[in-house]
Amino acid sequence: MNKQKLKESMQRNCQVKYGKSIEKAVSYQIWNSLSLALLEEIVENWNQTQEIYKKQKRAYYFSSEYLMGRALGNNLMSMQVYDEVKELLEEMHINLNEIEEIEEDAGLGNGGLGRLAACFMDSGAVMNIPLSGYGIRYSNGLFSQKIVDGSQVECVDEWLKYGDPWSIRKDDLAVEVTFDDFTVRAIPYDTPIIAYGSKNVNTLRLWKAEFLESFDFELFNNQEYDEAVQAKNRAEDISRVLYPNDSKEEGKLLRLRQQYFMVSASLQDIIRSHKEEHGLDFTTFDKWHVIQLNDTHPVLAIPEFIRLLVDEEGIKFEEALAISQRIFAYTNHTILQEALEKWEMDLIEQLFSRISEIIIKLDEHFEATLADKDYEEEVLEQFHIIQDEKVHMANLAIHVGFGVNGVAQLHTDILKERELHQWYELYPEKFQNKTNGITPRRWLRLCNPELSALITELLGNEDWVMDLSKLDELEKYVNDESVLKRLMAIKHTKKVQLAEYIKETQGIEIDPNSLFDIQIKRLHEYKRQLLNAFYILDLYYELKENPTKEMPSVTFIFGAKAFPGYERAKAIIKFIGQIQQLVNEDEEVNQKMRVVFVENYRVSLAEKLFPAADVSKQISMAGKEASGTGNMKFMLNGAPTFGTYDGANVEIVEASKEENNFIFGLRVEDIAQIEDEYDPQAFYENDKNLMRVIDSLIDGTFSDGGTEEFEELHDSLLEGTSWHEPDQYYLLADFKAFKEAQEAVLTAYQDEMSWAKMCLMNIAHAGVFSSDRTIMEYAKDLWDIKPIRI
Ligand code: 26V
Repeated sequence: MNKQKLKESMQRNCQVKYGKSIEKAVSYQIWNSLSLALLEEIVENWNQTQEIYKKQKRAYYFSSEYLMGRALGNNLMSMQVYDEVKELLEEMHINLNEIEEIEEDAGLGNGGLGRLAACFMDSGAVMNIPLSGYGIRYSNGLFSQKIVDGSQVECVDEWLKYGDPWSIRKDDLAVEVTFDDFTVRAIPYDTPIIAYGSKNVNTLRLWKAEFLESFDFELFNNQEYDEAVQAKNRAEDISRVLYPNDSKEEGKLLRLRQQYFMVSASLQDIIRSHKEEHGLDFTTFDKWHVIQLNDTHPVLAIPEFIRLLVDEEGIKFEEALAISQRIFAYTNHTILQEALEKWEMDLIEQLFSRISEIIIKLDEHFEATLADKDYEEEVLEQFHIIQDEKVHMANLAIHVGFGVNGVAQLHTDILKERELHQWYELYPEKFQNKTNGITPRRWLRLCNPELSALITELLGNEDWVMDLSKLDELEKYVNDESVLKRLMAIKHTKKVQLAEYIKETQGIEIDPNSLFDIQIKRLHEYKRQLLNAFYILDLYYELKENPTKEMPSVTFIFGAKAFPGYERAKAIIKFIGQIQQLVNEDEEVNQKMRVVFVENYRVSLAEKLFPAADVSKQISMAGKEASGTGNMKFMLNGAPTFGTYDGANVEIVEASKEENNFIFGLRVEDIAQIEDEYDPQAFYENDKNLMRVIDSLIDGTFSDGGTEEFEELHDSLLEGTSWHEPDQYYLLADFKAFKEAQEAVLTAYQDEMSWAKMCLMNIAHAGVFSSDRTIMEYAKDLWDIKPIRI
């Protein structure tokens, strides 16, 4: 990289964008100018990559979510110019770290599913796979979280407030998306996905919705200003926010509009380029294109594709369906029933009646194909796309798609044996497993440069960044004390950095010499943050009774956002807040334990948390967490897993061995055994300690501000409600085993060298959890695509 050239480009960009020189610019202006200068560097490679990709089959990832996080640091790393640019900025008296920190996260996703999409984008580029992402460019991503008096308060996310220097708006590629009541313009914004280690640059293309004209001029002329902007707003609403609350009819309609908007625009785009490159021959469409549906959110792509082919290209329905059956594959990301999308037929009819016609035709078609199978009436009913006037999106995807995959071995097994068993019997050849992965670039090389440097030194080169299986070779250092000591010193450094950050941002002091036990993920009952909270409270009581208990001092860290309408999840946040206050303010115990709920958990904060963890908490009820990917990020940064046999934990423990982790609790098959006669009350009555912590919800120990939220939590465990049995996620059944496993952690942590060995063994066996491996499996087993390099 030519430093002088980059500097000039920064200057130029700053002058034309802000009318001032870099020397006079403030942080966000420097961030923009630098980002634009870097974009300038890669634009030619980007265009070249896209040209080369046209020579062969391409894959398109259709996803309603991309949780990208920050771009600048990541791109500097991918371009392998981080240190050089840092130096250059220093010469200019600019601190790169400060510039990185002002960047807002692109938080266009809710959690695991969206972050997986982001990791896949990175791996697609690095593995030189012609993979493009398609999605929506929400003006506001996932809400930002404030904790006010212990409660979650949601604030709008303004990720675009300083601009979006990494995306290029392409008005020339805009398309129109037509609903039955109005038409909008979809404008693509392209963001480069820069490969580490090669010149390839892939594309993430996100659509923004705009009104066809800027406003209704006639209305405006007649001085009906409000009406004039109304139509404009209605159009722009479509890409305004991620996942709008859909508990009301209006919200549902908007969400459905978003889904259709995204798939229609993307398919029009793909069909246009197909016609440019291959003319009107659609019979070979599947030779050139394959579409991965990220969960059910983009499944309307199937009827929309058929509509585009039949209505716009004059192809017969049967032919269009046959092509669809060769280009769509579907990934399932959860077995939770409440998360499986079903859309009321009348909503679909209201918004796009032609799509509803096609869905009905598809339903009839598949019913006919099953005619000779002699299914019982009830079994046959389950295969219908339309049931009780609702469209079952997963059924549509499974009938039509050529592939159906789960995201970890256990998850795929459960799909095959239970949740989708009848589908597996009908279409066994469609089912596959693709265990998730994470990008080692962001989740090690970028977020933990200290550990990266040690690994590079030990392995003699940086090849591991592109081939994470190289980490295997670290196992030979498992008895090397000096390496183990350095590993622990790095962990300590990362803990100091995190402690400083928490002090700065939340004013809470934590001790980097204590054990950092971290649970960070979306808040959901099945993930059982409440079980962790119960344990912590129990430990507090134990310390009150026995202040000389032999144990290392521990800091319990939580980070989680609760869905705004999910009252119980919000109550759990409040409960953790109350425990935090009780523990941290108690001089008798706060040298031995502390609790911190970090505010606004998001990608950029995750980058600070994973490297600083001593223990990775993965305690979902067995069978409920499809995979988890945070578990992999902890492992890669050298934290043993404290967890249940669930999701990818199973494979993590298989890779790094059970003795290097802390596995506890009921397994899937145990739960299957007891579920019919499970009696949480019995566990409650037979364990005084458990009783005490559960009672704390209702005996006045804590205050929920008079909302009765804590009582509701209490009852959810012991009484059940109209919609579920008591303790549906088996917290009480697992409490004792949890406590025993945690005792084992406290003991093990006191022997520094044997602890360090566990950390090293985890790092050394994390290679298989690279999303490079995952993406190559998709490319080979599902997409039939080989890498191609510029
Ligand atoms: C969505 C919803 C929406 C309605 C209320 C309840 C609920 C519960 C869960 C979900 C999850 C939707 C899909 C999802 O994000 N799945 C996550 O995908 C990750 C990537 O494959 C995986 O690692 C996580 O285990 C899985 O939860």
